[in-house]
Amino acid sequence: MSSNDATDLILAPKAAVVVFLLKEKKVLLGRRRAAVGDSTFALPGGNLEFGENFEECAAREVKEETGLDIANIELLTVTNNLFVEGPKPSHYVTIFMRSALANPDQVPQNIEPEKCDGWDWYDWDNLPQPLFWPLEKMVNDGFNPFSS
Ligand code: IPR
Ligand code: MG
Repeated sequence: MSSNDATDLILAPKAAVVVFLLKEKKVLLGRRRAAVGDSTFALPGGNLEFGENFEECAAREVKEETGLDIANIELLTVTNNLFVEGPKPSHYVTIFMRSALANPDQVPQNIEPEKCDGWDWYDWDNLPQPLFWPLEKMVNDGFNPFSS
């Protein structure tokens, strides 16, 4: 199959790291402001950068988006997500991590208001709607970050 370089760059699968940041029975979610998954509730996280390991990416993305420092970062699972809606289709291998707050007294801040309406803690048994569809699919499939 032949293609040009620009097409390859746009369509190449990318890797993202997202974080189940857990506190008691709650998880941190924010409503996205983005071309992909706009207005849906999602985990903090984002694109894996060159040379990063998953734990480094998790800590950087959570800090950049929420101001929080995290600890006990561990790998949970991986999903393969194709986003075909909208003008720019994308394909992400999404790496799901779990972590706790480094200091339980920390309060999330909305550091990137152009990307998120704000962060809050939600009971796992009473999640907000609508969830970002990759997360919604995991929930519907019975995934539980507390018991994984
Ligand atoms: P950034 O890096 O802007 O935080 O990316 P994101 O939150 O849009 O995450 C990209 C991967 C998603 C779409 C699975
Ligand atoms: Mg993000």
